[in-house]
Amino acid sequence: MQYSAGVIATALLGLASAQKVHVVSVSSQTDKTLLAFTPNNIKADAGDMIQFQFLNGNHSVVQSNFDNPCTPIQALVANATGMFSGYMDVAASVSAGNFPTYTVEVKDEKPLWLYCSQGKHCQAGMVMVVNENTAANATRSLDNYKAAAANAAANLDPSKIEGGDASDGTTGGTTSAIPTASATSTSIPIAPGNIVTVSAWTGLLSIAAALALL
Ligand SMILES: [Cu+2]
Repeated sequence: MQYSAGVIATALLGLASAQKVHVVSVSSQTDKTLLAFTPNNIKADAGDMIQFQFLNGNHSVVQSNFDNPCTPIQALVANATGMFSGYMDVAASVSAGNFPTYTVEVKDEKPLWLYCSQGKHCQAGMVMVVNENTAANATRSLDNYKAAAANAAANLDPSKIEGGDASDGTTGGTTSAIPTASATSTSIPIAPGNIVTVSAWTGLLSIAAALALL
């Protein structure tokens, strides 16, 4: 079946305009020792997507609340199931030519406090926030969350808490329903010699724009 460039461009633009995707790098392709989410403080509207691109090492994304960094939110709030990407072993994916990704849809504009549950990465500052709201409460800042994380006694994932979701997601992206986001896990191809910093979405927009010029 053949489509004209115009039809394809229209379809891509329709897709691309539906949702905004915020790309967050986990660690770094050029510095495997980097324990950070980049950027670590983002604003997202309800309906936006956040795509975590795991570029090195073996990390995770776990949701806590502000007051209890390094602890899954389901350990703190009855019946909650928070975001958990599982552990993404980048080396295993890279050998197959892919970076693993974990994509969630933001359901509202309340702050989302996130950390990596690997080793002591949370204590080391591998934390981030979506929709920090210091206007509502000046003390609930990323800096204060990070400072509290540095003093956390333990770094836990949902499989280590009683009553939590025991699926550790080691195959990548096994997630349960979560209160503020729905998640999917896929992988993106590694462009030879390139650092992946743009989302596939941006690529789609570029393709659509290029096709629109035909
Ligand atoms: Cu980590």
